[in-house]
Amino acid sequence: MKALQESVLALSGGVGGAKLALGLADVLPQGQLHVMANTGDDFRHLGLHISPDIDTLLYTLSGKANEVLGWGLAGETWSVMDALERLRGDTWFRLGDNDLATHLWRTAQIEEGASLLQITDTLARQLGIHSHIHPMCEERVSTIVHSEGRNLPFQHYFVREQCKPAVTGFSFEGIAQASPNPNVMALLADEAFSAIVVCPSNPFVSVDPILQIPQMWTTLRDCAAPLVLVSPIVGGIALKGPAAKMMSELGVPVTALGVAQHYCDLYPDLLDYFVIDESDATLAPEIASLGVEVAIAPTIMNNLGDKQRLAQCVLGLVG
Ligand code: FO1
Repeated sequence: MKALQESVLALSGGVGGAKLALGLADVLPQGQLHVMANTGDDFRHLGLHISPDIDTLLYTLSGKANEVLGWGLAGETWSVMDALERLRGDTWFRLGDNDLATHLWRTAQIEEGASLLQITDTLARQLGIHSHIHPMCEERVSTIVHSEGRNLPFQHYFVREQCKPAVTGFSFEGIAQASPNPNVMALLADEAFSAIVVCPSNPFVSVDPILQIPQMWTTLRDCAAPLVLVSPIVGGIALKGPAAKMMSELGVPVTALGVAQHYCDLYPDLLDYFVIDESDATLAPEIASLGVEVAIAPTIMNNLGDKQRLAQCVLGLVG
């Protein structure tokens, strides 16, 4: 494939997003991939600032991710968690011994006044990553899951209660005071990107927190680079995580069409291309009637080849 002269911006959260981000990093020339990461999952725990979606990207793009767990580091040990358990401490959120170094280092940097943008860039360099990883914003934004009269901090919903509560909605605390990552905004203003790729992440808790930062989605809509979104729902299921369960609880059809409808309703004219799996090809005409170009590709990523192939398909759409 001819090398794209400019760079590509990907939006990513969770495991599904990181898989395509890795595929994009592999097929693009070094340093031409920029990934804007959701930070709505971030939270303070045991006195540490934890940024799960940034760390999933850091570990995935450096080849160190724990592919069994879908988070944290491969080959991890759990001595600190075991010792904390003996102290009757909070161990519901599993922090491996090596992963803890990331949280200790990040928290110390924050206490010394470093920004999340700087910290993330330093971590990427220290891990030998050539792609650029950008937190969606500097400000604290916290995803809250609304369920049966309760407002659950995201990690309490996702980990402590194992996504069991039925969701009625979401809110993003602090988002009104947030501004899009200025480094990404500057690159968008310079028309530095040849494509914008929304990875197959959870629409509600991985992509919406990014797009709903004031000025974010309209800036993405108005820039020249076409935007390609890959459906996280394939054949009526979410390949990883609670997206399908959330959709059914919210009364959204658990289909690629339901996903397309979500984005077209909330962000009119944002999508240029919508990529669906071959198994959902019959939905193409209905999705096209929403005003987006539909592309059909193998979107299930089980190995590195799948990730690279999907990345090639996505970038092929924008030439
Ligand atoms: N997810 C879990 O289901 N259980 C855990 O114990 C857990 C620990 C954890 C530690 C560090 C980290 O960066 C992520 C961790 N995750 C865990 C995943 C985390 O909940 C993410 O928010 C999800 O991957 C969704 O993006």
